[in-house]
Amino acid sequence: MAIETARLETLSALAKKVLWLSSWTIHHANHIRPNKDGLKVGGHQASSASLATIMSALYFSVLRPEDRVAVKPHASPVFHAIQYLFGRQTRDKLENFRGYKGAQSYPSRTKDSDDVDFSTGSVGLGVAQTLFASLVQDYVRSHGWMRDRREGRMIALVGDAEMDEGNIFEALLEGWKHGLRNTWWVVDYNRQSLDAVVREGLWEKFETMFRNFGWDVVIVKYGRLMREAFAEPGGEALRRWIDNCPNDLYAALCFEGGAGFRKHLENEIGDQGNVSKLISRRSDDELLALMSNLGGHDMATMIDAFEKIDHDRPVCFIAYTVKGVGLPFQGHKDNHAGLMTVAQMEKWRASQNIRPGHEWDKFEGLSQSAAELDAFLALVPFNKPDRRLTAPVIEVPRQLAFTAAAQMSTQQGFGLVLNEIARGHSELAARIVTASPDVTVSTNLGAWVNRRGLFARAEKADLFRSEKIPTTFHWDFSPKGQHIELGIAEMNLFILLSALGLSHHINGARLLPVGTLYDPFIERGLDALNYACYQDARFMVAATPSGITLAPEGGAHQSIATPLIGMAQDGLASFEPAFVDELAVIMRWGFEHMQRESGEGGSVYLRLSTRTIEQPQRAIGQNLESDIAEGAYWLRKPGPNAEVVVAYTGAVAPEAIEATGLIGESRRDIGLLAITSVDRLHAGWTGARRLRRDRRGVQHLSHIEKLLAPLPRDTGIVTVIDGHPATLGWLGSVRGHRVEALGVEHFGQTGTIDDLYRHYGIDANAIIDAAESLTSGAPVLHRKMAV
Ligand SMILES: Cc1ncc(C[n+]2csc(CCOP(=O)(O)OP(=O)(O)O)c2C)c(N)n1
Ligand SMILES: [Mg+2]
Repeated sequence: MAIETARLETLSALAKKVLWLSSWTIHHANHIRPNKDGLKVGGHQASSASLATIMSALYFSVLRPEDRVAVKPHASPVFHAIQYLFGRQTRDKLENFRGYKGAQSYPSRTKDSDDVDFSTGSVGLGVAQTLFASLVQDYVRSHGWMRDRREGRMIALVGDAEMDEGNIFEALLEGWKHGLRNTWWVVDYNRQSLDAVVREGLWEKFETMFRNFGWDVVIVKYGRLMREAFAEPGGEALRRWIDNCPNDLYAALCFEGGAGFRKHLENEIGDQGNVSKLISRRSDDELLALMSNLGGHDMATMIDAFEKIDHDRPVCFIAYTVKGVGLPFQGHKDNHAGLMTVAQMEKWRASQNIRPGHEWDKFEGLSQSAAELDAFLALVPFNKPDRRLTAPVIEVPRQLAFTAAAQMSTQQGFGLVLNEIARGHSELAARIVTASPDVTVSTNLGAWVNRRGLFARAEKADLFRSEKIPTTFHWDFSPKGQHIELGIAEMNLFILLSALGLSHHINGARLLPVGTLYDPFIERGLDALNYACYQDARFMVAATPSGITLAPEGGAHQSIATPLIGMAQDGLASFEPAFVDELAVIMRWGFEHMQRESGEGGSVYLRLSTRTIEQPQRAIGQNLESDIAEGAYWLRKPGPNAEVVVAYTGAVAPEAIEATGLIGESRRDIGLLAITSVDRLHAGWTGARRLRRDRRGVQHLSHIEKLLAPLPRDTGIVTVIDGHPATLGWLGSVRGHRVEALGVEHFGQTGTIDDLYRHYGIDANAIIDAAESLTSGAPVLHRKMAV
């Protein structure tokens, strides 16, 4: 049904205003309140202009409050302008665009104060996030947690060059497997990337690909002016010319203007009578308006395209646009970082009827009255407070149990803890949702999945089971299942964890996501992990096996850098326990940490191992429990005259214990420090120093400072980790102790654990050698004998 004229005029006026405000925001940051360094605040003007109409159509008319949107990073000024018109963004923050505490260059859930649903910036990730957010919505609905909430559509505004990002295709395949619904991707088909003009015929590739995955594809190519011109005598020839015009020529002519178009049109089709008349009837300005009236710049056409969708299948809209439309550099291939000059802006300002000094006035230069526009904006369905939802905290039992054995690995322990949770009927058990990229069984999630089942919208029994063929793992799918099985794409795992881990805000239903993967493949999904943390999604990731300790698994799978990633990743608390009782404490702490308020809580990374080691027989009291969560405790407390301390983390515990025993025979007061989280230790240390600097007189000591405080100055510390030695090397800076940091700097060698620990120098003898080099006494008498 065609949209009413008055409504259309209002929407078009708002789109015009959005284009103005977004360009002015960037102009202001460059020319009116430039930063002190004299640096240009990169371009967004062209990239934003592309989407001003499409986003205005969506935000002012099509979207419903339950919809969620990922906005193309460079359309951030358009987004902020729309929020400003809604009254949800301040002038001050717009004036301070890209400045300290100003509106963000790329929409940010955590740093912007207006209503950002998903943070974007690293192209491709926001797009896939909408797909997984939709799967999560289905999960929440199937588990009966939507209550009376309406289903939202998950919408991404996508740059055409953004579509080059591989993670989008990985997500597409996963979406198809899970029967994706309620997802719209709107491709801003301006045929320009950052550097240049994109390849010809890209839309055809997009079209076949999306249809192939079961999506509806809507191509929005021509605006109304164009369609009207096509209906005139000679119009067909014009349409053919437009369809055949190469992308780079079209872009160049949009830049050159009406005269340029006229020259080409006349040379190429102008001798055909009617079409000549069609062209010559129009002034240069009118001709340019016609030729740049692509579908994506035509309000009525866009509204119509969106409103026609009457199903919940995923839809890809390919909307033709001109990058920088309406601005002096429209279509120019160098326009990505292009900025209007002061003189150009001045001219444009006058043409928009905006008086000097009234640039920020919301309705300046529009023909509608302010009262009318205010009333319109107040009734816009999407313009609702409290779109960001909340959900109560899920209680975590005082202790997480597991069936203990004398010898175990942390990976095994992880499976046992989850199995125990799965057996019970706690709210915690109901809210955990696991996911793994085809390593469910090999990361010990099997027992959990056997008890809790796999998630799918439709029931599907394990055929092996129904055929009564003996099998260890039950692979039954149902809408109540609690494991989401993914294909082997680690980016998908982290984007799914991000979507699950935002469910309390997006769906008002809290989920406690737990993902598993092999530790080295953290690096494969790192950008997605980083973005998940950046937008404050909450999840637990168990990465196993790790390090060179996975010895027989093969050299190619060994990870060295992940402990440093765990330390450096903002929003992620990383742990590398040696024993299963520590792991149970950490997981319990983790489920609480995942639910703490913004700024306090975060996600959790467990670096685990398949190495079976002897477990301590002990009861963990409250002090030890708190030390484990803080990051370290004395496994053997050093005496007052300690000569040497061995500090270890993770699977090398047996070597550290053995070496400590051997060194103890010829050195005094030796200590053994068990480190469960070097990340939390380091963060605590830097935090305490900052606090003491900022608030003079405060005596607060961090956990590691307290642990090392009793050591004499000349005690030597040997650190050992199956990972990069720099991870623990900083311990010497805490109180000025000398350190020998042992760890792994190369990888790829295969062999037994003993072979590899010896080869890389993290075995008991290497620890003894290091201790000897730090102390002055006689040589340590005993060495570990070769086996
Ligand atoms: C992962 C990643 N790589 C590179 C960039 C830098 N970058 C920002 S936008 C862009 C391409 C812009 O082209 P397109 O997606 O077509 O958007 P347009 O500007 O045409 O609207 C690039 C390469 C980025 N933001 N993220
Ligand atoms: Mg583009």
